[in-house]
Amino acid sequence: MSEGRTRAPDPLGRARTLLHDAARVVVLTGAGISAESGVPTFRAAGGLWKSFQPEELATPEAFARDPRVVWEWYAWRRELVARCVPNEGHLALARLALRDDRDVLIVTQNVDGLHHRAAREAARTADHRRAIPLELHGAIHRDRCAVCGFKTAGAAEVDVSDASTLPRCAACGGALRPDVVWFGEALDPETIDEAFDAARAADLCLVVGTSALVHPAASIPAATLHAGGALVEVNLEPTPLTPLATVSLRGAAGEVLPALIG
Ligand code: BV8
Ligand code: ZN
Repeated sequence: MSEGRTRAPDPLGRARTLLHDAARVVVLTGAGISAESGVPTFRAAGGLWKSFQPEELATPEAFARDPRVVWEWYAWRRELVARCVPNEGHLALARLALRDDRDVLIVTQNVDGLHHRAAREAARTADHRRAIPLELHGAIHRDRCAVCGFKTAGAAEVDVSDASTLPRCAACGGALRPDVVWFGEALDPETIDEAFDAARAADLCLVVGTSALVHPAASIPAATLHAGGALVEVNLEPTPLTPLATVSLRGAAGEVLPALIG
């Protein structure tokens, strides 16, 4: 008589067990977690880079060469992001971070601010700070002076009709730019150190919606693996992290994360 063979738990079941057993969790998100909110991703079909090249727009050289074109792209993206709302994937991650049964750090490559909005929405009247992410690449709705570094709290009205109408710094009159990290620019050292320290100390790194092509962000999950932790990936398609993942869940963040987190 064949033993009652216990079936290997399905990937979602295995991922739920890994999450349940983890005392310290680092979450790394990319553009894919905002896709269901209507924010275009970078490299997927119809993504932002399809109609533009990163070198043309998301570099200090592009800004020095033609700040008007760079501002035109960011002003368009700001408008678009302002009309988007956090989706069930953002909210599930915020719920996970707000629970007090484990340490959770959300680290995002995204500049759209949707994790912040999800933190406030999920926390309601409670303290939402535990669900505020580390923003590795800055924030699209903040400006920074390209000359003196002065940062604005919000986004200036941007008149892209002429180079002379672009926003200027109130402190020194220098050119304002979006407060994001462009290609070839260093990430904030404290931010990236905090992310890697947390990844090395984590029992689990949960990676959601990133093509894992942009460094140093894409190296964060490996820090957890090298320190003996587990890696769970949530993505619509395979990525360079898939072969390294303890469990790889194929699906949309807005569906998989509520099922994984509850
Ligand atoms: C630096 C802010 C050094 C601006 C961004 C060769 C090898 C290694 C590295 C390099 C190299 N050559 C150059 C580099 C360095 C470079 C780099 O990594 N280049 C890559 C392209 C090879 N990195 C840098 O330049 C970084 N700086 O290295 O500095 C230094 C040190 C000292 C002094 C001076 C310099 C800076 C990188 C930051 C660039 N800024 N954004 C802006 O947004 O406008 S990067 C940009 O890409 C976004 O931040 C984005 O988050 C990030 C990564 O993209 P993803 O988030 O992964 O998005 P993508 O579309 O690619 O993928 C989406 C995924 O989601 C897909 O897999 C898709 O299947 C999935 N998906 C879609 N829908 C869903 C989904 N998944 C689940 N559910 C869904 N519904
Ligand atoms: Zn200034």
